[in-house]
Amino acid sequence: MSKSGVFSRKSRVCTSLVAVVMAASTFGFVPAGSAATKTDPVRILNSLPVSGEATSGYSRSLFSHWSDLDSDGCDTREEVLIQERVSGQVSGCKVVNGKWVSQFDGVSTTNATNFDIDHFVPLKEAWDSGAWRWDRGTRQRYANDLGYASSLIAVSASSNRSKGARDPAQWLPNQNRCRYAKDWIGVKFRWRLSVDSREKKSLGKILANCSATMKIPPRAPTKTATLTAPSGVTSQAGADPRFGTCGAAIKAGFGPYIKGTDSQYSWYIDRDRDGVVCE
Ligand SMILES: [Ca+2]
Ligand SMILES: [Ca+2]
Repeated sequence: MSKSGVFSRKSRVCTSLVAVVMAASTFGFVPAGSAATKTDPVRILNSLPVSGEATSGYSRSLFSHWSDLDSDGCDTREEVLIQERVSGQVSGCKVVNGKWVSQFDGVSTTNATNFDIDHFVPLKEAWDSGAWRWDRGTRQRYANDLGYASSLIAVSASSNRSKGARDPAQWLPNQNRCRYAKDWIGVKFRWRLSVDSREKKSLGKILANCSATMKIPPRAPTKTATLTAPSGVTSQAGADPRFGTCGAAIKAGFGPYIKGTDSQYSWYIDRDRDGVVCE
């Protein structure tokens, strides 16, 4: 780091501290236990970068699935069916006498082959809204994400096919729309994906009529492989370019940053030591 870099970092740290105090009092972020875990979903929505989306480059084969990333012998589809069952016993990687209910349309089945495993934020939507910059390993982890319950769900094949690759400005389920909107922004937040302006508007409209609380999703580590944006991308946002203050970062739509998961956490001062900065 250059001398001037050290100097300007110092001044940023000082102002960041002030901003954290201001942000904490402005938004009344309440820490639960050692770390704040809940927030207003509108804050999560507003933290997502807004950008036009990629219009080229996507191919399903770029997202390897269903894999067995934890090497327990069961692939991701089998693991989701195990997690999502409402009844049934697990035998090896299979569910015996299982039953599943599709959150999109309420359809239930006792035959798992009737259900699809839905990438909640579809692979193409993920690509278009930021996954284009990821390396192969990150894309594979995204396509097989078992680290956040909303990332992959078992739903009726017909509802999954009706949804296709569409976002909430283009498709919504007939029921559970609050849950849908929260899960959608949860996955986008977890993976640092952007929203386009129509999508954001649609989500804001739904969330205005929902309970104003949701768990802050755990961030997934992402690795960038390219910065050459495909056509259609209008903003390179997605990673905090390091603001002088938390206030500036929040204003630009970034944060909150969580200790242990966001590298940006170390850039700012966690004065109240709740494990979250720029909240
Ligand atoms: Ca596995
Ligand atoms: Ca979109």
